[in-house]
Amino acid sequence: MALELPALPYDYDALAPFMSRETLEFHHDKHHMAYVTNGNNLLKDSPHAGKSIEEICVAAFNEKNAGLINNVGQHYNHIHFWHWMKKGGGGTKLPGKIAAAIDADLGGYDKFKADFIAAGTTQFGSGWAWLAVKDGKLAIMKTPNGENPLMHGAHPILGVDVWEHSYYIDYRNARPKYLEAFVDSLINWDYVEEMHAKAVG
Ligand code: MN3
Repeated sequence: MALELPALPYDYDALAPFMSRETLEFHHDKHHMAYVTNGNNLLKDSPHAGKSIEEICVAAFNEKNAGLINNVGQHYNHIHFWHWMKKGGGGTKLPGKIAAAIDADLGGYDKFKADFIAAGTTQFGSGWAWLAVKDGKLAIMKTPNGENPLMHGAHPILGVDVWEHSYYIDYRNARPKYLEAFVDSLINWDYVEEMHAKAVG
């Protein structure tokens, strides 16, 4: 089954002024599309072609297949990234179960916010910062390039793209400002709650 570029779940103007139409046009239409095209080329004649995208992520990492790790990994990461944001998102009103888990496992919302932003700020070069479920508990993680928590024995439930293509048009080099805006004004906590429920079974 070929990889396919999903449509954005909102209009290109929906996330402005925190993420502009121009950023979404380049990021979704060009960058995400390239991962889909490259991923499909790499999967041609691959024994992994019929597997789920989650299974391919794990297999690629175990085999140290850099091409698949980065292109199929990035396809997985971006499919969810578009849903991890929404118009009018962010802020401190979280759904009950994820709020309780953040309190229990991460020391509360303020500490979550500081640690999540710190993970994104300190990821050297390109990569992602994550909120993930590992061994039944929430954990903050960061990964380089196209890697994701699936490749490290965890289930991602929120991720923020810290590749420059995600913020350079709107924030130039100010990655911490972008991360602050993502947490305060963009996170779609309902989608995080949904992924959390699936991850903890
Ligand atoms: Mn990206």
